[in-house]
Amino acid sequence: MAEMEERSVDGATNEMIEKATQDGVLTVFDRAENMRPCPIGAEGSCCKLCSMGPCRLPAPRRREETPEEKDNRRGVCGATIETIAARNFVRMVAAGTSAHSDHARTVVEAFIQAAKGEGSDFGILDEQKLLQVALDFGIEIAGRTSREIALELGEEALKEFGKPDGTLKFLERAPLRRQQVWEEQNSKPRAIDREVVECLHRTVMGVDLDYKHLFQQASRTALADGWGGSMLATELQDIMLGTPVPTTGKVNLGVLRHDAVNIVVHGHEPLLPEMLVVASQDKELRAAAAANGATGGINLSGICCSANEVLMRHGVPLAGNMLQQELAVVSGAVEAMVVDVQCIMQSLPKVADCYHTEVMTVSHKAKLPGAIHIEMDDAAPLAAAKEIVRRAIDNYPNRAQSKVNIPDHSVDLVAGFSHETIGYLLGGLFRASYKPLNENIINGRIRGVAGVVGCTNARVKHEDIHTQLVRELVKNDVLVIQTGCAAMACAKIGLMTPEAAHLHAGPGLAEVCETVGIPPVLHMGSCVDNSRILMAATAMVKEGGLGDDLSDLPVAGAAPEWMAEKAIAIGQYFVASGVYTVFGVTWPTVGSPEVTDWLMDEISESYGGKWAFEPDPIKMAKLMIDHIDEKRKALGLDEARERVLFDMEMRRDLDAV
Ligand code: NFS
Repeated sequence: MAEMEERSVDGATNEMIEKATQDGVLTVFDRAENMRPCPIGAEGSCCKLCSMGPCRLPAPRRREETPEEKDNRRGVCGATIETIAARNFVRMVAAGTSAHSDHARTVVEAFIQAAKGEGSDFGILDEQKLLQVALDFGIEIAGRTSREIALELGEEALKEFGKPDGTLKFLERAPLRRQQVWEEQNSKPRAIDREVVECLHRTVMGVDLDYKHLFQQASRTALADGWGGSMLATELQDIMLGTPVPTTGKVNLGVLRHDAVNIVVHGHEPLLPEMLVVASQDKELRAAAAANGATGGINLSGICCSANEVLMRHGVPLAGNMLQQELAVVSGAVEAMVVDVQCIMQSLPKVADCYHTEVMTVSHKAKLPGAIHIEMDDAAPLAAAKEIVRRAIDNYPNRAQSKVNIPDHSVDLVAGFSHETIGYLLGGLFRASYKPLNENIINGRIRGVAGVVGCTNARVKHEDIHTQLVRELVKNDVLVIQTGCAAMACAKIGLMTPEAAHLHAGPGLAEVCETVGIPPVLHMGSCVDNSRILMAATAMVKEGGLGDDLSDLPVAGAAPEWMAEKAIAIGQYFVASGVYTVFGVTWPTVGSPEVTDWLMDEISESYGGKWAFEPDPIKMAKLMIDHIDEKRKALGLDEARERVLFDMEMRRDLDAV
């Protein structure tokens, strides 16, 4: 048990790992223990791009490499270690970008159907945002119906993936200075698909052999994710499904219920989850559940970003993050585990074999041997959703009570902080504004803002780095915004309730949070919603007083327990947008000290942002806070922070907020 407890800081996770062991089920935690990572691959020194290899070029351990040795560290084709490390990295960016952007394409196609109104389960829910986004696309809105505008917007959005000329429309949302930087670096993305394809082309054997030039394409591609695919996904989802507003919810495996049919939705695209919300409230289906003995009805909860999406819009509880997907099944209380795309473990059906859970796939893009495939129509997933709920109800009597153990852990949280909502909360409904945020940064109550995002990773103690890092940041008056699996980690320790302000935040941050009534850690949604962070940062620049570029802001980003290629794409678009970005666990280019040094230092000469790597959470917090302080100093705000935080005039000002 002592050893078990070390796998996670979360009690529910530890309890379910122990239960899995007792039930004879292997999980990701066992596999991580049994499978040592390949040290050569981990440092980016393995090239398998042609059949003269794979070439393994490990750096010498425990001593400096001589220049001659370094020059001789080459693949059979002559590629240097710099080229190999860079190519591996660039391909991660391409893969990550393709995931977010292919998600976006599905959303855009569903959006077009919704605009046409034919055979779609969706409509236009946020008309105000429709008009805003249409204006950003240069679409005429005067004298036209919402559907007409939406249809043109959908068609224009679809062109962003493959248009033959021009650059992405949303780039123009960025501060002007940032747009100039991209222009100077020749890194403005053209069509999204084109950038991914060019990444793949430039990294095949014998094409782009200059690592700095390769990283120019990595930046361009990553920007096509952040300011392209991810932003399109977020914005069109908001228009179609509603822009999130603050909502309460619960997190952790304790949200599963003994008396209800438990359906867990896992994956990323919000289309099916939305319709599962509808289907689980269907009168007939509820009656069927009751008739099958489920007195508590139908209980929908989620894992990963699917969960974040329906939490943000409907308050659907979060069962857990990526590393908890198998553990939800291990509870023995899940009738249906429904998955679409991304972050899905192939072991789920094998784990489910030990219980009554049915694993169901729904996307035409993703099948899973051992799972039942119920293919959904992306534009009209209600029929599939109803079939899924019906099957889950039928499965309820198969639940073996002797195998059920729902951990008694769930914690309240507030989510739903879209960047618009932050403006409303701070500035008021009719004068939404980032001015109060900027003013509180300028007067020093808030030291700066940190985005802490990304995965959980079985190579480190589950959620330990996230929670230590974020605690340290808020204690030092840094407002934290979160997405993805990171958000769930911190919600579980109570950081996403308004009360967390006086319990965990430094005096300045606590004062602001208590005045406005917000937690010191804000849940901004799923991983594609990292684009909300770009928009929030842009709103801060445009509000004034904090410089004229994203790279001037006292902000920093981190993915402390990252594991997915998607995280690398996200990190690269933040760096290329001017943000200092720290990753933990492992760094994928350590095999080439030259490339690593360049990414962590010199790249900032081009973009104003750079990478850092630090596995220790307290040191990571220090790096981020030091960076924030440096930016404050450059803005002339270091003295403001030294000023008395609680003088009466400032208090009155704050009360007036
Ligand atoms: Ni993001 Fe969302 Fe989680 Fe990592 Fe996977 S769920 S897209 S990739 S593991 S944060």
